Amino acid sequence: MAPGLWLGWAGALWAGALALEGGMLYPRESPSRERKDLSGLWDFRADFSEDRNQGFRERWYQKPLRESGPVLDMPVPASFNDMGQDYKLRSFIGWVWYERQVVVPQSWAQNPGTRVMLRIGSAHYYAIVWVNGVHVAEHEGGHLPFEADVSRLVQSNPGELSRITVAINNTLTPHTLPPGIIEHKTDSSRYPKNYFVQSTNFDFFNYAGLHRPVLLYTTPSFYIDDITITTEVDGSTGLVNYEVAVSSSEYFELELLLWDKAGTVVAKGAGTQGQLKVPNAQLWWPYLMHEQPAYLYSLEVTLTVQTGAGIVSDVYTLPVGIRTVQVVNSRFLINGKPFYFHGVNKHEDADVRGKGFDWALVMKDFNLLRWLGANSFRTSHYPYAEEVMQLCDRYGIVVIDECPGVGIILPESFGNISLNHHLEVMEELVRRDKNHPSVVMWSVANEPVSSLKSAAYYFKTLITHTKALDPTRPVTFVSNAKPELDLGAPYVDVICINSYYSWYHDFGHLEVIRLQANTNFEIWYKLYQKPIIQTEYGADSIPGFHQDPPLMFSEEYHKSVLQQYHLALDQKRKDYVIGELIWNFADFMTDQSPLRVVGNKKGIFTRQRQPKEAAFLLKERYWRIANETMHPCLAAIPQYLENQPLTKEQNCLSGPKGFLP
Ligand code: BDP
Repeated sequence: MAPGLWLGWAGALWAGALALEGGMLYPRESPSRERKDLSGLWDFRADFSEDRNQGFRERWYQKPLRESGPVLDMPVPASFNDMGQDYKLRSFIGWVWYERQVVVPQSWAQNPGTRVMLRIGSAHYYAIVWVNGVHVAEHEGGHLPFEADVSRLVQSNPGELSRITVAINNTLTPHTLPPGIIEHKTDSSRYPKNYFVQSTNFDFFNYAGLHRPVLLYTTPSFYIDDITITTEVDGSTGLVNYEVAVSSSEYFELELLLWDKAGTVVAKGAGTQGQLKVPNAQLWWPYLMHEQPAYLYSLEVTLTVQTGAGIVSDVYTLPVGIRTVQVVNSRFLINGKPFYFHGVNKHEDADVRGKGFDWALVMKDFNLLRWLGANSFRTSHYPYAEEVMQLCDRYGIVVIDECPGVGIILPESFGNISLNHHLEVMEELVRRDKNHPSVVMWSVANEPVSSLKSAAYYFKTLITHTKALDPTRPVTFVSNAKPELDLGAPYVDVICINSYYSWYHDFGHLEVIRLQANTNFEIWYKLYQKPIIQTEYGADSIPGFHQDPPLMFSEEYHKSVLQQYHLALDQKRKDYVIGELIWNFADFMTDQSPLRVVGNKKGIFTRQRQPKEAAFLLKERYWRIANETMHPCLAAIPQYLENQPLTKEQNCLSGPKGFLP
């Protein structure tokens, strides 16, 4: 089969992807739930056959993968691309196969009342999963979790090893998110037979593999399937609205207890829906906005079901932050107070592991964010690991949660097939992240060609749908279109704009930045009267390159670009500009091109997380803004390495360190 045909075959499969079903609660241990992490070495084989279809023809899932041919040891979670020394694997397109054997604990295997779930945090891009050769799940999209009930399979052979096989295809098409195309190079004088390459319109490397933890976890046979929390504030009382979905239609009872940090029950509820009232509630505040940011309660939900075989109970505990989010006129309000985003855009990206989840890297990044005085980030350009979102809740880092709608520029990517898939991805994203207090806005896309005629219907539908899924959060997409031509902008709550003055045009002319940025802000505001976030700006710098007067790619030029933008931002931020997010937190890998020197170098930190000059500039600015706009006593002292925030009194006693009025 020619590559075109195997892609066609894959396309047919993808069209049959399942619609949403059930909840996607993060697997947490509880008295009724256990989990087993399958991180470690898996057997791995890329299907290098011409049509990439050998694995399916020979049914590699039916027997141990190593019996099909040579396998590699592959770490999970990690991208496979940078793991070896083989350039063919680095740029491989098509199906790769992962497999591992797992010992299922006896107590799980022998108890038919135990429901055993297999959960994959992220498999990029399309995944098919078998357990002991039996097909259990398929999923499209690389940044969101999916799971399968494997109870019967692991319980049918108690004491035996269970074999988990995952086939993953990283091919992107005009209808995937993000989109891409396979280019077949047919000029035989220039390319070998059947030569094809994947091309995309986004600026990060299309890393692939099992990027996030793979887990087995249990619940009882009757279980809590989903919990939806929204919160309000009435004077000093916090209101926690809840809705609980359970698997059972039998007689059951639901009990809810809301615990504060001191271990006191502050509110009780019962039944599948209701409202908990928390007197003198401690609100969830962003980092640097309050002396006790990121206050989390614990909501303990207990399901009790009377069955013929006795009582079954399931317990799930969810962290809950009480806070409100509103866009009022040209302000973004958190708990009724104006919030200014001073933060970053990130990528899930690092040496060797690619997009693979790594606690050490994640913690380093959070410590850097707090050092920087950043209060927010955008999950550019796809949803990040759930563990990252949990840390945002815990540290008070505010999140603009973006779906993988990046690089949507082909006309066919605005058609119904793409739109339907995009709607479903937003459903998956909202289902996964709806309970995070740190998430304050959804971003449905980055830099689509929103001036295209079909973009109006596309974004109207997408944004309306997202608002219907979650009426409590504003919705946006990030634009680089001309304000007057942007057909999606009328539907957003906040205008988010990217620009690269004196970088992608007017090269070297730092003097035009301030004027161009100001003009752009003014045109957008005049047209829409909506608050504006500068969601991207920046410049590349090669760490250690110095030029004064500043020249492009030097650390000095990088800093100067930022300084010029800051002059414009300072003019407007008292007004309707409600935030600035630097592009980018750290250098990151991209496709190869003459524009990229081993990746994008717009990071204020290197890919190894060392600060460039620009990081110090930004740190000084962010702490200064925090001093001016946030809680004054708190902002006086950087406390980025403190686990326990200082009290207001302690902070104020030690005296303002500089910028207080
Ligand atoms: C912006 C994109 C971002 C790129 C950046 C750049 O949103 O993904 O990495 O440009 O070129 O337009 O550095």
